[in-house]
Amino acid sequence: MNQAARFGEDGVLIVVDVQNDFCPGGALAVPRGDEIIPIVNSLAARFRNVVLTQDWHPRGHSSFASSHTGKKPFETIAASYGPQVLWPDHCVQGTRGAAFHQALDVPHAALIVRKGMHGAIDSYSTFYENDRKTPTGLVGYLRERGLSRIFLAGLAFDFCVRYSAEDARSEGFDAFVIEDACRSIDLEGSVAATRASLAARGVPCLRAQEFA
Ligand code: VGL
Ligand code: ZN
Repeated sequence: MNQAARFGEDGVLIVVDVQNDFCPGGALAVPRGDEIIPIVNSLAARFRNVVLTQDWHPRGHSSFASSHTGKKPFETIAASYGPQVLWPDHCVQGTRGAAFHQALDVPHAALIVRKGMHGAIDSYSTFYENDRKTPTGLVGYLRERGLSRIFLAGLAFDFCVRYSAEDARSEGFDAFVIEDACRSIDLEGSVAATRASLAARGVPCLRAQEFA
């Protein structure tokens, strides 16, 4: 059976962080991030169940380089919970940069999960924050809705999509990444590390055309 035929009542598309700040012109622009939007729109139309995620930081968030004297964006620091890359200020709650890109067109999305809202903890995964134990509540939502096959698309492949897929597997869900519906930041080998990690955890990378 074709992998793409595997979604249905128990399949859910999770659209990760298609926000202005991650698109060209944004504060933490993912190269060519906006190219995925038409792909995501047509993919989403094929899913009955869609969840959107939104990076949603308070001002002065601990993942911002500007919150650490003498630190620059893309340096790594030791946070209490482990290594943490420092980012330019991005996706500040209620700002235009944090809004979904205006071309994103997924009116039937049932849930928006906001993450990175705790000042002292960053969150790449849409399930658990970077301390690996603070939950967003998404596991409970998916279980209660009977959604067990998780398809991921969005920004960025090598951060939020990667960690969301990994946590989905740890929670016992089936997980699939639709790779051409993602774009990467690509920081110090992060794309290669993501591919290896997804393969090791049994997360197939699919192409959007498999869903046509
Ligand atoms: C993300 C870095 C910082 C992402 C979010 O959505 O991949 N990356 N915040
Ligand atoms: Zn962020």
